[in-house]
Amino acid sequence: MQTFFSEDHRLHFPQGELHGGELVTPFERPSRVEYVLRQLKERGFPAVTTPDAVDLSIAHRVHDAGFLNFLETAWDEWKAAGNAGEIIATGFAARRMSGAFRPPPRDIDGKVGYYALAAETAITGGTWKAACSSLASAQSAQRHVAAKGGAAFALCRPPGHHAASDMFGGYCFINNAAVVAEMFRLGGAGKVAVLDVDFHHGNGTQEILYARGDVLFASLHGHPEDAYPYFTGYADESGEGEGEGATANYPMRPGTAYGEWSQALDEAIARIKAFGAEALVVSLGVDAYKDDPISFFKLESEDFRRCGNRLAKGLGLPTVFLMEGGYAIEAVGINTVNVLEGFAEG
Ligand code: SP5
Ligand code: ZN
Repeated sequence: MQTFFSEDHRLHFPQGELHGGELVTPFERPSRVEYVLRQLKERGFPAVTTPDAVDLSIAHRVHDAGFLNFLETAWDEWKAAGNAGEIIATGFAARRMSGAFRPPPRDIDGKVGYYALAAETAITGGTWKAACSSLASAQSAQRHVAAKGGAAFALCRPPGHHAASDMFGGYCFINNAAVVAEMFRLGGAGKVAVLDVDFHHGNGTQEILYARGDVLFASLHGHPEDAYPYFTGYADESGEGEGEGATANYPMRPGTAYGEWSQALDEAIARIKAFGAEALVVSLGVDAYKDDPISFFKLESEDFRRCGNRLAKGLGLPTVFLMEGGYAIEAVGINTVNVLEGFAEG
């Protein structure tokens, strides 16, 4: 299986994440990918391919233009306003403040709050370029699969599944999964499925696809009563309009191990089959792992191999794997490549 990867991910490395009231080194850090690269190499996967240039026209089909412009220009505006540190949102459009109905403020602090969904994710001078390089890897993986069939892996960093049409957060800026699904549709696939196995609910992907009947979104995640991003991912969120029935959420409680998790996986696979998807996008976070520092599922490393195997055996679709979360950094490589190997063996 081919891997697409850009060294430009390094341009995004905030020094601080607001966690437990402290600024700590972000969980989502550049060294995560080193562990994945090492495992790919040790297990004989082909050398990684540097992606082609990003095609932002597709990003504009799933994101708001003002939002993308904000991501591109925020750092310069922030510095010009005299700020010394990294960009961290502080003033949000909270409940009863008509957030959705007011325009983005002119002031940079206001803009940051307007476009942010959480405060843990800082923007730095290199963030936009890194997010574009992450998308470029996703896009090259999609083109590879569209041309040759089979599967490909995009080692994306920063991740994408929390990024909504006009919000960043949860370490995400551009929604790679939504863009790749859109590319499959533009390439002629009648129906596409996005399966999100990251521990966290893929709120951004869900929001972007919610009213669409041509792309199924299925997500396995920590229950929103217990886990970030808290306000989406309930089982009764099933889509709207033409998209009614094309969203499937499987929230699970603290301590969930592979037995229960894999039942949800099987249900999601059955839904994708019944839907008639012709291509599959996997939001591949490995933070369902038992030792993940910010998550609460109990998957073992070998369970990730089983997961990949089930996806291949149960669906056998042209598949693009996109790296999302996973923060037990020494295990991130093992678990991620276990999914890919399990898929290849399936
Ligand atoms: C892509 C991805 O996995 N993003 C995750 C973003 C999580 N951000 C904030 C997490 C706050 C977690 N609080 C955990 C408390 C553990 N005791
Ligand atoms: Zn996650």
